[in-house]
Amino acid sequence: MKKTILAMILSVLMVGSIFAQQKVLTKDERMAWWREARFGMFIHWGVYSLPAGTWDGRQIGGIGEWIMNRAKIPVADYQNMAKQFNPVKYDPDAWVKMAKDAGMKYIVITSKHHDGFALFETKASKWNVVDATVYGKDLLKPLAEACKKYGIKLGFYYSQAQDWNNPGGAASRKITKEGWANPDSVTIDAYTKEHKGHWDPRQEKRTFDQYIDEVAVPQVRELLTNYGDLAVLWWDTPTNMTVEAAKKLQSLLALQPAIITNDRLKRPDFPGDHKTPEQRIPNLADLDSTDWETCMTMNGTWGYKSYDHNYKSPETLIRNLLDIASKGGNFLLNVGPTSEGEFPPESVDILSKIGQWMKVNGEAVYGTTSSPWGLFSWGRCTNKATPKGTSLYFSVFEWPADGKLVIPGVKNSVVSAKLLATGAKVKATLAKDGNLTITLPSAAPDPLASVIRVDVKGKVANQPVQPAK
Ligand code: H79
Repeated sequence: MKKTILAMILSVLMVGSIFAQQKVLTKDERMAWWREARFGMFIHWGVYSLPAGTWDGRQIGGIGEWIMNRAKIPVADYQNMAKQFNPVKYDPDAWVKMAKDAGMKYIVITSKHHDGFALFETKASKWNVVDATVYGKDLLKPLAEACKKYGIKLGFYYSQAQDWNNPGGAASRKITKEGWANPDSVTIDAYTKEHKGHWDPRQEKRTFDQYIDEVAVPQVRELLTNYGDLAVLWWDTPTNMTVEAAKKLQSLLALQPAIITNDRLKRPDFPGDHKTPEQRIPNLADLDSTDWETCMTMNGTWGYKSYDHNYKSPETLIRNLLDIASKGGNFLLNVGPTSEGEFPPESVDILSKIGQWMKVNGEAVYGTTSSPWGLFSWGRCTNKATPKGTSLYFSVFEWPADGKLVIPGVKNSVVSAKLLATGAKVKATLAKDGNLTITLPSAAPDPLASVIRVDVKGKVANQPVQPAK
């Protein structure tokens, strides 16, 4: 009896001291920087950047980081290839600086993708950059240091369930033959169906539960312990996940009290902090109050493919960012570095063009909330509370031929209106019917997107009528 009371007192004291050390943060407190940031960089890097989309002389279809699965590469062959991984040109300082100069506020990098290869030093598996490649050094440590130096938040992507090299890891069961390297695909199809997506007996030398306990849990613990403050843990593809496994991984997040996680740990019971539309921007009608982040590639692949030059234009990407911000979401834009450790030249160019635009117009993105008007046919709107009222940012994609932009339903008196690109004032007249008419110069000052900032008094209420598209 005495012992029990003593134990109770002790545990109360211990819990008390934990709380005294770290205040438990509310979701709004954890999400504050993320909601302000709006724009981040995704980095997909791993040994798949070495084959870069080609295996056995054949170009493998689909996204580059899936090459092992798509080409059904045996574990031994893939790991043998990986020995050559030697990113001698890796310059994490330059990477982080490019993200920062592009106006991005956070970076999420693949610490381990579906091929199971860890870009970090780990005791849980030899299948990592230190033990399995000639390079032999942790890739995440210097990146964490560079992020700290430049004030960029760092997040880790971790494929918790799919792992095609560490035995017991899951493999997507989805069968698509398009782009398969092996012409004998009928046999592979039958085999993978029978073996729950696996194509090599070495993948089945452990159970999924053993894989979770022996690889995923210890590695996530390492990631949450060894790299300083971590801003985001980005789970992916919950193939085969159980509630039990998800709970084990989820509980580790207590190691980083301010961390933000996505909705991909296990569906539907682990919603995380935000949704993750992939390669698409949601329609306004499909959104609720849940935070969300669109992740998207610049070309057609996440992991580097030497022959994918199908890049989106800076114009498209800037307009995507504005579309997303006008709907209240974040944009996580991907770069797939080469096996030598360099960003592809097209990505470097796109980032610098976005950066030039953001330098002038970034205030239309950071810390803004969604448009009170929904979408306009000619562009997008974001807005931000100021000490005295509201700044409305109208980003014009289709410059009006008659030089007039009409915004309906305005109830606030206008303080000032100007073009961010030139700093020139523009005339903004509010009529009795609530139509705000902005008179513009004949040509768009910025072909990518011209932003007009209109400062008004008071708060701007959401408009009942959503004008267009
Ligand atoms: O990391 C990136 C992708 O590799 C990962 N999520 C983003 C952020 C991802 N995993 N699965 N998926 C996306 C969707 C699954 C697509 C599939 Fe397929 C269709 C798997 C098999 C058929 C695409 C096409 C991959 C291989 C063929």
